[in-house]
Amino acid sequence: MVKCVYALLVLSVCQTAVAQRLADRQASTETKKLYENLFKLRETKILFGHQDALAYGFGWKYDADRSDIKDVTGEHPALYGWDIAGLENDSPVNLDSVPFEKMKKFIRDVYDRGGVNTISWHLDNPVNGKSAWDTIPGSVGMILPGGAKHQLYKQWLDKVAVFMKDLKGSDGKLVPILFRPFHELTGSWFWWGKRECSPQEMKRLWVFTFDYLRSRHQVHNLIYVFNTADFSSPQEFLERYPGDGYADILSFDTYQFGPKENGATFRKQTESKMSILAGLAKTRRKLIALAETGYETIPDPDWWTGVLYPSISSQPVSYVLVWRNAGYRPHSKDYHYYAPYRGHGSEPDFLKLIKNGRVALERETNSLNLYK
Ligand code: BMA
Repeated sequence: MVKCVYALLVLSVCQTAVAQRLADRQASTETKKLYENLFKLRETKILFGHQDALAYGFGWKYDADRSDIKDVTGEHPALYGWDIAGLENDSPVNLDSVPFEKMKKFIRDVYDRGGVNTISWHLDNPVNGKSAWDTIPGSVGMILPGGAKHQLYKQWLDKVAVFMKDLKGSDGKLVPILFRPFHELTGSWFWWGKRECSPQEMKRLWVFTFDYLRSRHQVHNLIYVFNTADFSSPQEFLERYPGDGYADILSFDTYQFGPKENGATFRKQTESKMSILAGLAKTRRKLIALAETGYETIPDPDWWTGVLYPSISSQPVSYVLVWRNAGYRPHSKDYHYYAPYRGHGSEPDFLKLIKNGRVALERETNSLNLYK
């Protein structure tokens, strides 16, 4: 009996250890700590994130220490999304015109304040230099080892490695990054989408990328976020999954479109995907997240507590990120934003959301000491 209890104890200690193990076994101490802490908090806290939060917002650009979330709530978000598309071509700015030098400063500031950074990469199609949305089939095959564009892809990764290793906080430590390459990979709008390559090719590309950054370049500040678009079963979610040794967080992206009455369907579908993820994450000891979401211009004043929160709250979701607040876009004559700004109709409901105790903004992440 005593032996049995002892064995159970060892087993549960081992499971905890496994739970906190990153795909990159040599990850920096702060990166490991962030993952461990997110694990501990997964039932109680959802970090709220916003893309490009510090760079610009509705009607402003590069105002010091400003974010639309701070205008509304008095504090910055807990999590910040950045995109490094453009880096591969040595462009000084990313695809949405954010200068990389400013981006690096924001990332370091966020870390210094105890917040969390996540990075996606809408990289151009290496085969023809066109955008990420250029869906000529066969591109993935051509950048794999042996492919005609493999060398070029490696050169692009060299630049990513340099960028990641240059992210250091004022304590001199590398800033941990939730890295989300090849996002929405079950969609068919990027050149790495599901119609554009086979599951095998996608897995090989992921594993190559992971190994190249980790082993060739010794990049050890990345937590790997596997991210899909639509899926309706665990099998479909996992069809292109590279394996537990190569990913740390399971996530998907989903948006609400159309009239606010569509909220009920959005909620049902998102809840169902979240529950699939939660099931997979439990046995695989991974974290789950809603890596990108939103309802453009938020025409439903109660969307935050009426739709978004109930869509995710039954599962241990680590974070949710809403897409960027580009504001008015003269070229397409439309409004493009996903977070409330001061005076927006959904402001009161957003304030209600963040008062519920589970959705965290920066003040909380700051006191949670996620890197210690
Ligand atoms: C899309 C839009 C585009 C943007 C792209 C990459 O959803 O926001 O304007 O260029 O994401 O950030």
